[in-house]
Amino acid sequence: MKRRVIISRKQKTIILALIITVTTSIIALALVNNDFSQQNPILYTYEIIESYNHDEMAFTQGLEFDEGFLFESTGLFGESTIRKVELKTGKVLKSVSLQDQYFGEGITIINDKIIQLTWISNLGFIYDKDSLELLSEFSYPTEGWGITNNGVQLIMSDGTSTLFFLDPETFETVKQVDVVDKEPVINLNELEYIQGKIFANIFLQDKIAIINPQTGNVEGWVDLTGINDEDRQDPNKILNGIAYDSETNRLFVTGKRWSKLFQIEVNRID
Ligand SMILES: [Ca+2]
Repeated sequence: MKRRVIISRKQKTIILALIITVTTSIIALALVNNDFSQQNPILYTYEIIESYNHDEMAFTQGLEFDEGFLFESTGLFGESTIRKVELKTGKVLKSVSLQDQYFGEGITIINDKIIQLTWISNLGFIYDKDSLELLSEFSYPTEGWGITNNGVQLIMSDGTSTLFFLDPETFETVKQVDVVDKEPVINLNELEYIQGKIFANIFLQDKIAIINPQTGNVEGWVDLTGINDEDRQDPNKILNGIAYDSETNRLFVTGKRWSKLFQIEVNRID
């Protein structure tokens, strides 16, 4: 005699819920495995918290905040410098000129030393942070654009979509990631490492990419349109320079030949 299996309405509901849960999980897993997992980047706008004077002759290529002072690298052949700047006044406290054949680019400070890149000379300089005395040099095979560090490694851009992670003692490349927002994001320029993410100026754009250092995925975009309208007539006067004071959580931005440097807050656009 056959026994009929009788399923109650409640049991049917439970089975249906189980089927839906399992199906959803399988779809989610498939999406992850197919690398569709990248979320759309979060969009941010900005609010100016404070404005400071900035040397409008400074062709800013690198910017960093360290122990109460700004450190800045400026570019162009025959005009490149490394300098220490007072935040409140914009006054240049110390400045050392590069030889005329070098075009200064990004800087970062690690172990009380300033690391400075040059654009197309495949040569970087190492300075004492306090005296700005040149201590030594190092070489690298790519162009030099921006540089920052995560406390352990240097992170460098070369104008492509690739970020290079370098050992700060040997300057060997230990890792590289390609920066992507659905397609490669090229022209990565001045960099800043902020709370586990890499902030990157994009050459010729009023936008900063927020990059996951592990995956290279752009997780956010900060739209800085209009922050410096007074200088927008000159294509050389572009946004370039991000610095972060980790002690007070202050974010600073400026640009090439800008007369102002801004402390900003970024706010999510909902
Ligand atoms: Ca920077």
